[in-house]
Amino acid sequence: MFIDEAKFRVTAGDGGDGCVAFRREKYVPRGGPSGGDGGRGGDVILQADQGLSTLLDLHRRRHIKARRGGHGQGKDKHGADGADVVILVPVGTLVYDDDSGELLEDLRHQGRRLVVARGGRGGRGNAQFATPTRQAPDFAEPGQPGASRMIRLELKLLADIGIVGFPSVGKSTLISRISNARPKIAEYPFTTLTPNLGLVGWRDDTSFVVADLPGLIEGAHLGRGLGHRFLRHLERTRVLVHLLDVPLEQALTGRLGRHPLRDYEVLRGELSAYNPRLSELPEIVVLNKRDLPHVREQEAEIAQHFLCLGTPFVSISAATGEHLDLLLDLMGQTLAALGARQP
Ligand SMILES: Nc1nc2c(ncn2[C@@H]2O[C@H](COP(=O)(O)OP(=O)(O)OP(=O)(O)O)[C@@H](O)[C@H]2O)c(=O)[nH]1
Ligand SMILES: [Mg+2]
Repeated sequence: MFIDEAKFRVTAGDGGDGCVAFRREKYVPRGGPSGGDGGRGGDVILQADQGLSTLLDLHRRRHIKARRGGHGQGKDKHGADGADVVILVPVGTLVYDDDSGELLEDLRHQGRRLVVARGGRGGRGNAQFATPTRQAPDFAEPGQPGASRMIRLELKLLADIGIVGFPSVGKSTLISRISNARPKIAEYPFTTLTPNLGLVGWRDDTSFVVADLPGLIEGAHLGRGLGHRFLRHLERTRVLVHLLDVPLEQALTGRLGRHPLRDYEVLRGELSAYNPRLSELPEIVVLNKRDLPHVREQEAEIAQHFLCLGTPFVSISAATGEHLDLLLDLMGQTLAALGARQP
């Protein structure tokens, strides 16, 4: 299951208390102070990990705690430091302080770490308080409490290209043909319930990440259909692929229920209503299912329309693989023209 939100409390370990002790040695009637320091409490740390693609593991967690530091002991023995707790999260996870709403960090790089709750310092033992005039201090410091707060995680996928389109136009079929993703494919609408990511290899030495999103429908930005919850994953894509098909019913009756050109305008409207920036992204329009005669019939007219708009267009069949090489080149070139992603 794909989960892109989580909220839980993190509490670091308390520092261990300093110790009050005195040396006891043979023939030494009054030994000096020998209480050791307490150990540091463990931190709670988030770490971005490429191997994860969902916050599912954290979804049900309510409270994550690190261990406290050990107390100091006699004979100047320090308490052990509490172990840190390292929580792995997918690359692209935004970390918020849930009380203030403040964005603490955008964990968008593999391996990047963020301490979300710092462990308390250990208290000093009485040995540390000895001075020339106070040779036998009978007190020590308590450990400091570990930090604690509510954090909220929000995953925004870091895909280079987002595939958008109405239900059943063949988005999942397409990603399964060009990438390592193996999503479910079926003829009924809303087969894809959560985003799929796939890695695409292009020209031997280049690769990019493509996201297949659940189908969008008119009113998506208002919450209709499923797509709405996932539109935020488009916010960090750099290129959009609008996938179109020609519904058979439309081809047979000529009725203007769904028509590829209308679908295209409706989707653009939905995306820009959700976030105007999405309508400014470079886009590639793709007509799918050209293996079907009724699609081929309208292909020229549709191609002409996008040619006039100056929008890159290609007609493919995800099912047979026809023209996928053209599409891959368009994708790769469009990304290459944008240069490297900002760090
Ligand atoms: N003839 C033909 N059928 C296709 C082609 N691509 C996809 N299909 C079929 O179209 C149907 C929908 O394909 P999906 O890939 O599941 O479509 P989707 O856009 O991911 O659909 P949702 O996840 O529901 O939004 C399936 O029955 C596919 O086999 C194609 O190029 N030609
Ligand atoms: Mg799908």
